[in-house]
Amino acid sequence: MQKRVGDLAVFGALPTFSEPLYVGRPNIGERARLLERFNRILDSRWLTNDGPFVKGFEQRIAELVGVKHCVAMCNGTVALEIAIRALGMAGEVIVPSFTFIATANALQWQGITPVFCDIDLRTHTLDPRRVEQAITPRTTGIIGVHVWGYTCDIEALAEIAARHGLKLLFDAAHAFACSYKGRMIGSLGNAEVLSFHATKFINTLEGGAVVTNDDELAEKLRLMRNFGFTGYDEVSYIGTNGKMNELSAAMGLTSLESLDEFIAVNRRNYLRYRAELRNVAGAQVLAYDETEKCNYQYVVLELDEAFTRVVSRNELWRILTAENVIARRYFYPGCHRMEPYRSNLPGLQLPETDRLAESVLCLPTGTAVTESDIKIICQLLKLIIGNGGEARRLLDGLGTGIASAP
Ligand code: T4K
Repeated sequence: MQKRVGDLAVFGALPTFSEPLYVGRPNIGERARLLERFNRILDSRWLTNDGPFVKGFEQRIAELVGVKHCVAMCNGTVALEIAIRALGMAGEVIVPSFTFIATANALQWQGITPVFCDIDLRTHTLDPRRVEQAITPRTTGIIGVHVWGYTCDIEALAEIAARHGLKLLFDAAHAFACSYKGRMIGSLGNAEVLSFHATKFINTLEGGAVVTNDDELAEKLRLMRNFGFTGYDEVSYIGTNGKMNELSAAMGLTSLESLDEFIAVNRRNYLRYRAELRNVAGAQVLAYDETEKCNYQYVVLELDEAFTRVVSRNELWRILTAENVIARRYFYPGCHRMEPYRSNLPGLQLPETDRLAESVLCLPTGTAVTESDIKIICQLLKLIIGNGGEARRLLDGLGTGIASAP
């Protein structure tokens, strides 16, 4: 373990970790049960198209979330696209720019304009006051994103949506198994979208779902997911193919059996990071509300401006990457700074989004990261953050362009 800034890998030493440590290393669950399920599926030769494993997975998710309907999909992005279409969104829809690009693309993909709205830095989610200001006669809906499992200001958004006759959809890709004022995420707004991508703490390899209490909407979602078929030779909607397959559902069911264990590991990691970094001036690990249910799947380090004025977040990210600590800059640089939005919206100013996108780093966690890994990662962080001035001097000496690197 490096004792001096000059000994860091970015300056030529060997990396602290011989193997990379990732943010999104998939949780596997009970391998024997998974393989047993895979074998049953192969033996049955029923591989997809609303099979028994998908039905079982949907039922389990609906129970856990406390909703009437779960419609499983092939991934979270397609689930967003189908939910947007089934809700009849059109024209303009208000979304945060501080989100994964899928949220915005799911709109643009179907010719709907995402209207990027700034966030509230306290919640990292849509600022309701600004949402209200962004409404125009073309607005048909709002998509709130529960970033990191931090929930949107649900009441304020619901009130605005109701007053303006807008649809309200939540992108809850980060927030499965989290609660808001005691209610499980998934049961809010007109519908919510979940992701079970490999990097999510519960995964179906690739997968997603729309959850809702609205019977009519659920019926539409099911039709749209399956090309619009209402009978063997009868199509009544423009549908697509959004179906989840049986192997994915088997992975999901197996994952769900370890849900408590995965959350316990995530929480243990989060608390270890919090404890190790609690006295570090210049950075803090974002706190989760312990009175709510939380999946703790993201450990988010927020850097103070006093530190980033000396060593930028991007430089810190480069330094950690050189040590094989593969932290992620979610959601840098913000959707509005990616194509086609950057070119379409040249003058758009989202100062809070920019500030957040340049000050946070997601740290490695999940079942593939041990407490001793975290201790070492935190020692590295303390070394760098505690010696920012010296790091700056050495970085300047490198002359590799690290300071301006993306
Ligand atoms: N809305 C929001 C708010 C979302 O965050 C997402 C997805 C969506 C919607 C869309 O849902 P999906 O259509 O994806 O179901 C990852 C995930 O691909 C993406 O699902 C996720 N959000 C996003 C936050 O993170 P990348 O570009 O960071 O993926 P990647 O390949 O760099 O993986 C992250 C880390 O995980 C890597 O450093 C390596 C590790 N990894 C990854 C995979 C796939 C593994 O160790 N094993 C693996 O199999 O997007």
